[in-house]
Amino acid sequence: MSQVTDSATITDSPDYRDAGLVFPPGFTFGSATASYQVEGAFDEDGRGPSIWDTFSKTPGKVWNGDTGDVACDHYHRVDADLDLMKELGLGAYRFSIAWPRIMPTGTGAVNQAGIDFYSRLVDGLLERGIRPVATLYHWDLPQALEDAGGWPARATADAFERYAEVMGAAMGDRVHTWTTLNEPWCSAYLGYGQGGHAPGRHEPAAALAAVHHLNLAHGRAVQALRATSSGDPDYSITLNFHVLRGVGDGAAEAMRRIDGLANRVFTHPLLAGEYPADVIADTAAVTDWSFVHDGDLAVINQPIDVLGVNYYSTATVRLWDGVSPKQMNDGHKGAPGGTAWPGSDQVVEFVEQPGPYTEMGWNIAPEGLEELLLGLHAEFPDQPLMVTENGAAFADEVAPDGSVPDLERLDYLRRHFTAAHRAIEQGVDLRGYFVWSLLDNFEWGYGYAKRFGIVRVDFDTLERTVKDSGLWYSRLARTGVLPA
Ligand code: GCO
Repeated sequence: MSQVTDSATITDSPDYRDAGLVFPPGFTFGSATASYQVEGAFDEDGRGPSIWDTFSKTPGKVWNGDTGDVACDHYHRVDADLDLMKELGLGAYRFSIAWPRIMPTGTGAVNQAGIDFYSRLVDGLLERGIRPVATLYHWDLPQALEDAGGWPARATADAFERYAEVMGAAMGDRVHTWTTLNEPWCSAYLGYGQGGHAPGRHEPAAALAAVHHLNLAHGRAVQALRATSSGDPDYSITLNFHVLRGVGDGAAEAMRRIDGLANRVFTHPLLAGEYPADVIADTAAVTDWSFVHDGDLAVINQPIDVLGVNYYSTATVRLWDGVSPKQMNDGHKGAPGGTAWPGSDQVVEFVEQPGPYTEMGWNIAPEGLEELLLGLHAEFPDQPLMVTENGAAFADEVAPDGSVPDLERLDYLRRHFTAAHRAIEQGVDLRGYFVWSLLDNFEWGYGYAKRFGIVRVDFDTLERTVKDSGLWYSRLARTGVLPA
């Protein structure tokens, strides 16, 4: 894929701190959250348990034993949070729907109270002139579906299709953009391969079956949403791309493998209707891919209006002879060694990258975003793109006057918006940009230790305070001009 660049070709690091750049008219400035990360109210109004409830309550899985039981209490504070979005001047809000609020066991009876909550949220957004961008799945799988096999089981894609039908009928008259899945890479590989995310399984073959059933679930859901949405929504999926650098003798091979498993195993079926032959060959010792049935690829390959792109940092890989002790633990979000599959003498290792870093330890590399957008545009020239997540965790401090001068986050955002602007100037059809995240929230395995918000949440009082980055972003969202 074209965003794979040999590190030898990267010779300079341009300054990405422009100000005064003007974004195209109609460019969408939004912010994003996800249900389990912000809502709380984990057992209210008929919500069933999800795999993240189970996982976060399993000792040792999440930092400090944190859970999403209360989170930002957004479920109860939704009106105030909507007012906050309006105050910030957001043009769009990307949120996710908790499947277990809608169907507590993933299949069967629909819980009207769950639909009512999201319906009120959508109405509240529209009343304030904010576009609703709704994701159907941001990782909170109903526990009952996991008990029946989870994403490695084809029946989960069947259940997802039914859930999409229900949501299309309930909100397809008002939602501006439907996103089927958020980062299926994380669901499949972190959930079923590396085990750092719920449900915490370590089964490489199951991870690849999950990849396929997530792709299938996307295709089925787009069909179901189209059939049931009475408005004219856009359709999309959000992927987290690996922007790769390689080191050492096997750099090109290491990048090819990870590009295949992390990027092309999603983009090719979704946008070109095929699984990459090299990925099937690379994983032959693990699976024969017999879970791909006749007709599946045509279902997966649905036209979409925008491709959602999540980007935080680059990843550097190298080929390693034998089994590296680090192979199962390193990489973006604790990614698995990628090709650490049985049957290969050489595995890919994710190596430490040059800084500066965010509080997650992720390297700050705005040029990677520009390169990613250009690469996707070159490979899929007719596909409009949207940055659906970009942002940074830093250990913010509250100043004596109560303000939150988070200058590092502000600088990170300025550089990445500059990178996006450069991509637009080079012809990329980029429609919008969502900052992750509106609120400090439950950062998965890191619990509440990592703050990504442009709005601070005091997790004792649940009070919200707009950070300096939020004030800066508000100026950008209102004017379309990158502030200094
Ligand atoms: C993801 C998710 C978000 C994360 C964010 C920071 O990309 O993992 O979409 O839920 O919180 O990316 O890690």
